[in-house]
Amino acid sequence: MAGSTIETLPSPAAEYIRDIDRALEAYLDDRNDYPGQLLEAMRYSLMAGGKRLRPLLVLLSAKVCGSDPRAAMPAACAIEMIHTYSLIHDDLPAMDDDDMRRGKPSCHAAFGESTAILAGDALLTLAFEVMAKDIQPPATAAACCVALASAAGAANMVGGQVDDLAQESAGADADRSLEMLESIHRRKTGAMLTTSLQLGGLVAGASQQKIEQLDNYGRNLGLAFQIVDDLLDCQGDESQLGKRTQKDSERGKLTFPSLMGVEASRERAAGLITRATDAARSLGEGAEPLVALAEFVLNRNR
Ligand code: GRG
Repeated sequence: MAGSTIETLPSPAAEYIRDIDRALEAYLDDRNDYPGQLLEAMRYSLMAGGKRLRPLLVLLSAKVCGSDPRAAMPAACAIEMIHTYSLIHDDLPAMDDDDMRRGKPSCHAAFGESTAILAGDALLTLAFEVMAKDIQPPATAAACCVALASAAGAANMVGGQVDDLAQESAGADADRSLEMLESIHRRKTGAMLTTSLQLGGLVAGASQQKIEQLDNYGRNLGLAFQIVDDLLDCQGDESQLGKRTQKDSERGKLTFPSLMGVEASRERAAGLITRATDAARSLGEGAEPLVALAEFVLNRNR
């Protein structure tokens, strides 16, 4: 299934993605209290055509745990807002310095650096407002805020980004071990994917056993996602990806293909996806969309 796209995932994924897009739009509608330029930059990046992988995981996880997925929509929107903020900041000259994202000029290229920084800050803050206000009951809202703060904060996404940048600037002194690479990715990208599943489980009031099965699925999926991301950077098509390729090798970054070669990376990703699909099937009835999503992650071209 070479080059599969998220739009071709079986029902209910495509319907959920349309619902997520509508809900994200609604959170930015009629915000006359936001400065116009800031609102425009937030909307520009949030609605730029991301795959919506993380919010989709939130809704699918809520559904497989027996909840109406609509109850999890605020959590789904919140994690996409935080993901979008991380991409805006990651593209800045002080970080990865990328002028293309999601097939368009990146936020700072379109709006200037200060507006891009502030649009990222505003999306991060809005995410917590949305969850605290719109998830019921309040104890579940609080649990979701704690989980998402942990995934996005210094112990995970921000910390992983710090160590990734530190490795890049260490040059010859960098720790180029597989352990370091996996530790960076587990925190930088993996935690946001496992937490997407956890948020769905929290909203659904899932059992500890279900949460652990979802976590097992998410850990395998998250690492495979990153390996595929590295492979796309060295072998992908810029026009399909909507961003520049070959950036990792130009910057001498530690990646799975640079450490273990392209073929072994591909095999590792496929093995992880098999584990993820086994974990999804252990969830029982209704897990097929999670299986299909894992297969999409392995075969994606953007
Ligand atoms: C700046 C605090 C801060 C963190 C940045 C997640 C991250 C940390 C940087 C993203 C850089 C990057 C390209 C990581 C590789 C994996 C990844 C997160 C890719 C982008 O996610 P997709 O493929 O993107 O889900 P779309 O655009 O589809 O949402």
